Amino acid sequence: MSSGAGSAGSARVSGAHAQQAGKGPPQDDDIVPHAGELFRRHPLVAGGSRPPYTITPVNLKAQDHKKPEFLRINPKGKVPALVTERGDVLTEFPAICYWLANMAPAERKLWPDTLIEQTHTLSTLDLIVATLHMRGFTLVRVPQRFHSDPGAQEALSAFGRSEVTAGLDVLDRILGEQDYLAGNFGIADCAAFYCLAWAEPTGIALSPRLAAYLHRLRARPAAQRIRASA
Ligand SMILES: N[C@@H](CCC(=O)N[C@@H](CS)C(=O)NCC(=O)O)C(=O)O
Repeated sequence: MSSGAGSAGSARVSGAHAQQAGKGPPQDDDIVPHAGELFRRHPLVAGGSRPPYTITPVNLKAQDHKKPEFLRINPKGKVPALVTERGDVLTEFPAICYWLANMAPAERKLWPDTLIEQTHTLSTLDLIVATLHMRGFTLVRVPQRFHSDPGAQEALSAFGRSEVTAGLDVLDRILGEQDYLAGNFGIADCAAFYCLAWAEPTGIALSPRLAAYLHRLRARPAAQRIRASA
């Protein structure tokens, strides 16, 4: 598996640890943390006609993320990570997205203006990353990482599946009849983009609204570019 790192206006991202390249902030409307293919290419951010980040693949299967060269960047041994132009290492998906959204031109409104909207965005991001991903899909997809006993793995997987099902139900309600989770496209949608992609391969059904929403996300230009370059 690989994940990527990229660089934008002034950072480097890979597997992503990313490095911002010094050409200015993301210009496109899409910050697509592409964790759906987190394990394949992991372009954390897909920019516009001029991608702001250079993605550096990190091969998780080959344990590249545990090797000294990566651990020097991110001692957590996890992807994604993003290195800014001045050398700050940013880790954790929500934090990286927050930084990227605030690097983007304000008119893009990737980060909402009001405190209450910002708080809702953080809450939705946490639902997706901390619950759906880490407590849910991780256990469904790789229970063997937590226990060697097949029976225990089955129990872990079943628990993960119930967490995903419950989390998706909440996400469906947050989305409601809107096009995107906060109305306009924003960073919570970036998390949903990668996380919802795990539903089909794990045999978990999306509600009609969430299925249409994922389709909408996949139709966005940055998502199309990722697909084309995968
Ligand atoms: N909470 C972290 C999760 C990062 C994470 O778990 N990344 C996985 C890939 S999806 C990873 O690096 N796994 C390698 C490992 O845990 O050894 C985030 O939001 O960025």
